[in-house]
Amino acid sequence: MRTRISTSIGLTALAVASVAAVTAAPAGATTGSSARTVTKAHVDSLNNSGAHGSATVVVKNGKLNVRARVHGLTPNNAPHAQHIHFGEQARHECPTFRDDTNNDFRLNTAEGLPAYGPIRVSLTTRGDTSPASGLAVDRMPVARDRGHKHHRMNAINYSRYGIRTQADVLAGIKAGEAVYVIHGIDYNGNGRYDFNGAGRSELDPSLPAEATDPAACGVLEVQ
Ligand SMILES: [Cu+2]
Repeated sequence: MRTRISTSIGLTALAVASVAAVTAAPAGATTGSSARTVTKAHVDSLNNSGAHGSATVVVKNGKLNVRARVHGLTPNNAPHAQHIHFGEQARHECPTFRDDTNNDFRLNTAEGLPAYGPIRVSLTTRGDTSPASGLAVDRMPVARDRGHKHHRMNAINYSRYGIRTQADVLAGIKAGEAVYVIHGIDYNGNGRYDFNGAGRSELDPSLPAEATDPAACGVLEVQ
């Protein structure tokens, strides 16, 4: 419901009114009057990738501050596309084997859509963060080998602040309904993404499915 505010009240009143509206939105989702929401995800393996870690998304002043640490990913500086997924109609969950609708014993990104919804924020290292950059693998973080050769800890350590997104995505994150997903899995263990591992990606046939299949996932729960 939108109330008409007379021009004599001025811009300050409008600003206060909009802050009040944001703060009042989901119960318990904001702390104090700063309209700041902290969400965290335990990131667990998908497709038996062995990857795991954590992600933190803070909504502050209508923008996102994102940090993610994920270990056990495909190494050798392989790019790992990562996103915040959200869909009004989604289950707001990570997919399970039941979502493998074509029964090929792997979950591709499309099969996960009923669980986590479409890509809404592309967690790139620079430049655009819209869904259009979802497969911009040249701007996605790469897994670096941080261990030694007998104990490999191929990790991504990501942080980016001030990411803009759309109002429904902000609302979804504040409601604890958004999902962090990181992609890229070397099924055949040859140290790189290739078409022999699992064929072409259902999202972009010029990319191997290994580059786009989800490797780990976590629901961003409000703290
Ligand atoms: Cu994704």
